[in-house]
Amino acid sequence: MAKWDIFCSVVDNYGDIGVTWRLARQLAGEHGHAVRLWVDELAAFVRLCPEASATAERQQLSGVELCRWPTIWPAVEPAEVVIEAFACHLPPAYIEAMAASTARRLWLNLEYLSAEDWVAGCHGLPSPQAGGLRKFFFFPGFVDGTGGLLREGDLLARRRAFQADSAAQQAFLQRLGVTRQAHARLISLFAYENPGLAGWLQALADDPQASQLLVPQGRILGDLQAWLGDGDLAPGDRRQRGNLQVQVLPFMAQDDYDRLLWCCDLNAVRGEDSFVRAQWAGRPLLWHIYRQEEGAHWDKLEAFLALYGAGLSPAAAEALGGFWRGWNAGAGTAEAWLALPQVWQELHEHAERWCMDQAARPDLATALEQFYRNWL
Ligand code: TRH
Repeated sequence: MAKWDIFCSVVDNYGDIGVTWRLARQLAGEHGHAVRLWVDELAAFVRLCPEASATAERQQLSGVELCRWPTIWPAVEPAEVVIEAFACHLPPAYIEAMAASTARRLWLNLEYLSAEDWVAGCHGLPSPQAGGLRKFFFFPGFVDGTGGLLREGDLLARRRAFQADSAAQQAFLQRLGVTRQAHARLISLFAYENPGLAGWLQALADDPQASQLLVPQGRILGDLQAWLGDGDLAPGDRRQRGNLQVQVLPFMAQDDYDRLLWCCDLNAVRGEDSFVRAQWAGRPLLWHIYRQEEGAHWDKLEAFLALYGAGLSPAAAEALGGFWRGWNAGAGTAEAWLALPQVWQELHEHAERWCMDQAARPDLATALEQFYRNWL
């Protein structure tokens, strides 16, 4: 058992806190470490974990000591393993304490997820820091030589049991106020603002197969309202357009969001954490990637499509790629959607296969643990 400090600065959105919270829980629960998670914005955290307090300086949750990252840093004994998530800046006094300590401290920067080729070459590299310290770059990833993906030990067993239990799914959806329509494809939608939404929704409304779209509250609601020609939509509101039923859901606790992904036939996800969770759901997904300066996100998108599409027939890879590119360009989504039904069965089977292939690799928390042991 070692002491770990994880630092998370909430830049915007929920990905940073979503990832660090999962990691902290897993390091504590599965690896038996004493984990402190330092978060500078508890309000964002409470949305993922509603039982948490938004004001407590320190609280114990799921075996993790959740600490508010205060502006005036208190004297704190550094942990044995220190993770700064996504290049956030550790408090200078904390770094000084690490440098002054006689004991060695492993300092890691947990990076963003990318399927790009260069990642394996940079994973685990050290970078010299002031005070004689070294910081190591730790990259999650999809291939050998990277740090893997976050995946709890029992995740896939829980997911499969839930997907095999239609009563449990029905009870869960009912709790969200959702009644599943017979024969309709169930789709979840979590995305940034996207001008391509209207085209896709129109294609769904005109589709011979019925669709039921579940939309947790968030940034896409404005585009949804514009397409519906409707005013302020609130959780629980339902609208029918052609063969498409749309329902707004509340933003839910992180574990419930997982269950929602497990229930759906297609999950539109975004960023990093929901993107990975949709892969563990074993169902086809649509990724809205986080936009970066100078279009750097397109390389990331293409790199993932190349990996994911490698196991698909050319027709299915092209249909999926076309839809993802249209969605991220915010244009051409209606035409791109029309190519999908022909390859749907293949995409469905591939999603489970991809999930299994990824699950055969060490998960990120285990890879971190291993990295620490090798460093000792
Ligand atoms: O919120 P995001 O857009 O976060 C992004 C990305 O992580 C991106 O890489 C990063 O650079 C940027 O923030 C700053 O998307 P992401 O990563 O999917 O995180 C969303 C989290 O919210 C995830 O943990 C799932 C959770 N969630 C819920 O708990 N309940 C919900 O109802 C929904 C829709 C999401």
